[in-house]
Amino acid sequence: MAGIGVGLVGYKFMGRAHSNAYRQLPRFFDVDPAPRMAAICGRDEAGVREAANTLGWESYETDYRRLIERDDVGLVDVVTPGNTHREIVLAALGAGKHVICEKPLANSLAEAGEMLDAAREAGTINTVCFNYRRAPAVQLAKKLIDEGRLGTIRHWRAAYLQDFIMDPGFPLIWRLKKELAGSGALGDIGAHSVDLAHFLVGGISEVVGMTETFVKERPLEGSDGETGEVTVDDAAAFLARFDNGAMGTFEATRFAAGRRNKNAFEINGSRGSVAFDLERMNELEVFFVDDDADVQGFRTVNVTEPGHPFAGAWWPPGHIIGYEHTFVHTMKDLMDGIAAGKSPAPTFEDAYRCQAVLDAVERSVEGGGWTKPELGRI
Ligand code: SOE
Repeated sequence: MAGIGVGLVGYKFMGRAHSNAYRQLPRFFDVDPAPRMAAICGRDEAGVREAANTLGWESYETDYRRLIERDDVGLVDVVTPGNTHREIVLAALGAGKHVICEKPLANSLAEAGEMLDAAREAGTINTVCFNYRRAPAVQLAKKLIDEGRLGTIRHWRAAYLQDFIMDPGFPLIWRLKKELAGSGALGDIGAHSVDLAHFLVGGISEVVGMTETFVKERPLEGSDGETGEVTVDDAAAFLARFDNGAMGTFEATRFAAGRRNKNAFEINGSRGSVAFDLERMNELEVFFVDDDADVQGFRTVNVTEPGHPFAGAWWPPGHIIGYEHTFVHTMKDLMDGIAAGKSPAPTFEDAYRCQAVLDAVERSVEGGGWTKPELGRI
């Protein structure tokens, strides 16, 4: 198979999700080029060798520079912790490769700006894996908004709720260290809500926010009682004013007991509302003011009918799909973008906008008051 050789840097959680997507994509969608799983890369040779065998990669590398040099790699996929995105992405773009990078693009706005400049210079295809845009129910929300069926958008309300670090005994993993992760819930899961807000409602003109770190010391991984400081937020909340006059509220927390991965939003317009919850990913709650009085009320659309984007490639209506399919859909649009010579949204520019909002929230937390995202590079 010709296709395009993929080099994946990273092999843990996102490495598995992206590997599954590349393997499934050509089995369920017509794509040209098709992804060829050329090599997976990780610093621990035993770990990455096992990953290559388990996840279906032709080979493995232990140095991303070697991976990027390979002539059989045309697309570099970066799924490493945020502090390494910049160096790997800049090297891949400099080598003329197409690039997909996990979210958020960078650990700071300055880094995101460098990566955006390099992407523009390279002229190759670039995109960031904000995968939830490609849940069919989110695509339906976008369709309803674009067709004016919700009318003028007045409210965006997002809450991305997790609870995996509530135990104070949970160790000080990389996600809890600012120098590695950049931020905590704000940049990890709040970034998804910001991207979805940009996708569905539009640009954000100013924000005011707060963050909190509930557990400030945690056991060091592999230690016997030693602890270290948590240097990122456990939770963030912020208000936003959209360019189009809509009001936004955002919440991102890793301390919502019982909420495992509840990425939810509700949009209220002058003619109706929609509500989405990733934990019920195949459904979109819809309400239309023009419905007849005797059937007024929110109703549930099961977004598995073949007419919805991506849905027809899988199973008959009602046979639901899952989290992993959003990555397959992301790679489908990436392959189509490579074929067309057009970077699929969200591009590095879209991801820069997202980073600018995250940065503005952090400056608001520091300085207090309403703060505008810095969009100088757009
Ligand atoms: C951890 O919070 C995490 O894996 C995020 O990093 C992902 O982006 C999100 O989709 C699921 O939760």
